[in-house]
Amino acid sequence: ANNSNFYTYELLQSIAEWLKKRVDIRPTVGIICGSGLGSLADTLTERNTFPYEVIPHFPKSTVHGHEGQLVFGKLKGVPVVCMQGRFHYYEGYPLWKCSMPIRVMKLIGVNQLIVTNAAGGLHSDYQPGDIMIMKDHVNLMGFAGNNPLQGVNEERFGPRFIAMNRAYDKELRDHAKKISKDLGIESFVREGVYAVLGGPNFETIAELRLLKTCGVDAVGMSTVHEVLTAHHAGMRIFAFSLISNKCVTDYDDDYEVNHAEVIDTGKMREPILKELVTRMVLK
Ligand code: R1P
Repeated sequence: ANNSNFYTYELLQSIAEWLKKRVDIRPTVGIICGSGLGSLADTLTERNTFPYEVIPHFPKSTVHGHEGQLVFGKLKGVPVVCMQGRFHYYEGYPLWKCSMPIRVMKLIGVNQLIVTNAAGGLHSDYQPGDIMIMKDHVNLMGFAGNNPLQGVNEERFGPRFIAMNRAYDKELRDHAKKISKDLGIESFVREGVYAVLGGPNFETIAELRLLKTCGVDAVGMSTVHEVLTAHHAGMRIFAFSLISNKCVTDYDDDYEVNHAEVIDTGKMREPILKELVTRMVLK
């Protein structure tokens, strides 16, 4: 059964009101921190932090490298709200539950979302530490009929059917490329297509070979449900993957990808990612 209507518009509104009563600032920009990228939220000043377990009706974060709190604050003077830790399907939550914070953000006044994730690099040129601006995605879970927008449509957020060709805002992508040039990091900034799998296991060699043939550049287990929910609600979206490891597509390669490496790559790129996100927010 689909229980997406558990989070009625009114219930989500009551959560947004609960938060608004406790915070003075009214952010229009939301940021989601991927695995190992939680420290993006540490840059904020005038912070107001809410562990997910204290917010009414919020799911709990269960993955290492995901703090599990909502952080309000200012980034160089601009009010923002950060999800320091996100929800993944493999944690046992349905997708509509994983992406409910996006609707809460929308009701708080957020109209622009910056989504980050750690992903495996499938494109042969990609190296760990590369930043891939997302220009599109392949929603493998959606192929199989799993989508956060399932259930009775809530028109107050958006229409039943949504076009996806402009989901990853071109102007924001171009701006990110310009920032990369200014920062002198364009040699490791890419633009590509992300595919989402349900996880929690990393992909098999056969799965990766299949995806590579289909034009996929990076793979992960998040982001797409958030982008769908945000795009449905009319938010402008900028998303990027930090390439945390190379995908193994060769049966003679004994290297095994692991979550610790994923988190370490995030730490290594911390300063530059903070700078990129800050400049995107200041736009
Ligand atoms: C695997 O190491 C984890 O890192 C990525 C994958 O999706 C998976 O959860 O996390 P984020 O997508 O949350 O950055």
